[in-house]
Amino acid sequence: MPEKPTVVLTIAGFDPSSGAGVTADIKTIAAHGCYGVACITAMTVQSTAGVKRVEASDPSLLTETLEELVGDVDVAGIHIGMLGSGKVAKAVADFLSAGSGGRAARAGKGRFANVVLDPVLKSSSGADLLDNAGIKMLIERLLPLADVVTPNVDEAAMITGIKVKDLEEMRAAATKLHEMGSSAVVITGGHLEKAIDLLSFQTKRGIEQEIFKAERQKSSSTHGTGCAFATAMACHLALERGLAEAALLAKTYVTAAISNGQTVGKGTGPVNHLYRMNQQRRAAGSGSESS
Ligand code: PXL
Repeated sequence: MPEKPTVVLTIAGFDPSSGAGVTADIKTIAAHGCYGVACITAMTVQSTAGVKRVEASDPSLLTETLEELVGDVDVAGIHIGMLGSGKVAKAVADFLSAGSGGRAARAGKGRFANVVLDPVLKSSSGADLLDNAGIKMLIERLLPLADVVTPNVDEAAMITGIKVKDLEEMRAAATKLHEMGSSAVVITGGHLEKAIDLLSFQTKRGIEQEIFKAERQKSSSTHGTGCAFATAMACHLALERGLAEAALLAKTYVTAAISNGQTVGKGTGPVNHLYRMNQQRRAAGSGSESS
């Protein structure tokens, strides 16, 4: 019998330049040795120069696609990225909370385990990737359904209404996100002077917080960092790693994907999701296979 892979589902937008969105996520999922399946929330017209247009999908298309997929394959982890509209966000929330008795029905959560919510609000070029109804739906329905939410500092500020410019403000925003219903939070601070990520989670003893630091990298190949981080987290959780290990490994992956970035297009290039393939090729070329 062939081996059964760990399946990770990404629910996200389509970026034709493949730096972000579902096509990028499938690369991240493959880089983690998992099998990726996808459902498209929105089409975007964009290149490395930025987002020109956003068209959200028909929400019934999402509902039908998602039910068809999970009726067929065992999904071990879910990444939720760009949602595009309030109607799509509602379809995703309804899907996650529908019925019970799925693979991992647990008290207070939806039908699936290892749900990572990346609250994508704007592109780095400033285009709105979610409307106001979608932001409301994300806060009211999706935050409490996700196992981990992974905002960057700007998204954390927009969702909580707290200014987030340093570590203390990151801690305060994470605490507010818990009050809003998140069980675990990673605020990614790659935009800060030191690239600090803050992991915050609730335990019986109260809120625990851990920080992960990396040197900020000077790179023009940074398109897709948020999607890559959140999707890598979904893979590690699906592979049954704990929260802190998943966050650390996801940060290490994104740091390496940035430093191995690719010069594609005239604008902000994509991170190199599949940099490990070059390392394998180099190892094979160095004669390690024939020795
Ligand atoms: O990086 C956020 C993002 C996520 N998903 C899609 C995008 C973008 C940014 O442009 O296009 C599809």
